[in-house]
Amino acid sequence: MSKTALITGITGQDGAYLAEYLIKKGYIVHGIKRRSSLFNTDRIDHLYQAPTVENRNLILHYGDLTDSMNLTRIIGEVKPDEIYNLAAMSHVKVSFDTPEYTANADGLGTLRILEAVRLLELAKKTRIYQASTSELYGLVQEIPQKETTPFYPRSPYAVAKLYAYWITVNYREAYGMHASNGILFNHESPQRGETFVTRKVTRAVSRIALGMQKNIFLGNLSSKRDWGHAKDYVRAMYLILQQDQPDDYVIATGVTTTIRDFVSMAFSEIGATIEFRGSGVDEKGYLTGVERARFDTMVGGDYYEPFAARIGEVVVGVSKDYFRPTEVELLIGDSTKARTRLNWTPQYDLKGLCNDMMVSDIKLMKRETYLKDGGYRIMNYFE
Ligand code: NAP
Ligand code: G4F
Repeated sequence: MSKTALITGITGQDGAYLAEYLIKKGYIVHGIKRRSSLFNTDRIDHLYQAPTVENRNLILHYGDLTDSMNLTRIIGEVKPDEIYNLAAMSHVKVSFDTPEYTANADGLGTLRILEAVRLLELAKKTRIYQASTSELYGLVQEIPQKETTPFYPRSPYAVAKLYAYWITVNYREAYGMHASNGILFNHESPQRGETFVTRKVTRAVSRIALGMQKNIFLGNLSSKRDWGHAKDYVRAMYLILQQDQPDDYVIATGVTTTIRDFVSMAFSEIGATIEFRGSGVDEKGYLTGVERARFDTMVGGDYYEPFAARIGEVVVGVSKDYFRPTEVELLIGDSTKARTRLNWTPQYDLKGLCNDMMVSDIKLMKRETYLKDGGYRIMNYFE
């Protein structure tokens, strides 16, 4: 008998990778997606099966974490063996602009799922994974951060996720539910949302290499993140729900890197070197050189001359618009518990991750045509 999983947030980065992973394992996957005025299923289009297909292994339901009745109905109909609650307003900076909505979706949304499982008397059948986050550590109280490190959230997003973390623990203890938190450190991929810093950088560096954009503006270049690959991290989610006992696990690489160094890594993928000068909002990144062979391999010989002509120019700037009211300066995780108990080890290091993202974005950006009025549009995207 195939197992049945319900994924909230299936249209997001992690939801898409997890759906693919579970389908390959023989699961029947149900996903909750929000209604949108445009298609928002790009990341799962390769998995999509129309309702007319018999014996589908991917079934989508319209729903929203802010709608209890909808969630209760879907969970009651699907009766899943496993729920992966990945849906969230997941952008830390945006959470300062939409704090109430973030609390509702990210905090109360988790409660709605737990309570639906309890009221539907599925507590003994359905295992629940809650997408907790290293943002809980915020103003870090210990380096590196592990399961026992005290939390100190620094954004409306992190405070909402703090509620979600503890309500998951509480339902586990109060009702004996198999409910677990994965405390995942930042994880990225070619499918990462375009406004998170790594993807913003790999897209921009690709566009700069292709002559489609002059420079990129970022915020705090000095904060440090422990970045892994989303493909490795969805494997950890699955492993957490296969354990006999529910528990909470840190998932991290144990390596931390500044935003500034990630920018340099992305440029080095195309053979370019960058030198940062100045400080604070006056800091700038200058293009100082480019290795032709590497550039030609990664980007293409046709683009070399115009790019090399820019040596000495500014390609990275800083704008106060991208700073947060309160910042999380340093994240570095200790995932010993997951490595020993789940036998989880990441396959990608940061260089491999950065390469994967750059190769993908160069290919994607080559499909875009620059319009002289300053905008761009996607051409022949589906060709
Ligand atoms: P993501 O790409 O932003 O995806 C978020 C998903 O949630 C999307 O499918 C989104 O739908 C959906 N969603 C947002 N609000 C919703 C609502 N009210 N009702 C139903 N669905 C809603 O995020 P991700 O990177 O895959 O992260 C997955 C989860 O892990 C999130 O909970 C995030 O907070 C958490 N997390 C992420 C990281 C990381 O580094 N990626 C680390 C730790 C924890 P649309 O497509 O319609 O927007
Ligand atoms: O890429 P970010 O926006 O990710 P952040 O804030 O760490 O949050 C992500 O990881 C969390 C796990 O720790 C998840 F829970 C959360 O859902 C999300 O996936 O920013 C990373 C760092 C920050 O310090 C930010 O200030 O990059 C800095 N940064 C500098 N310039 C920037 C920029 N971030 C963004 N998004 N855009 C910039 O221009």
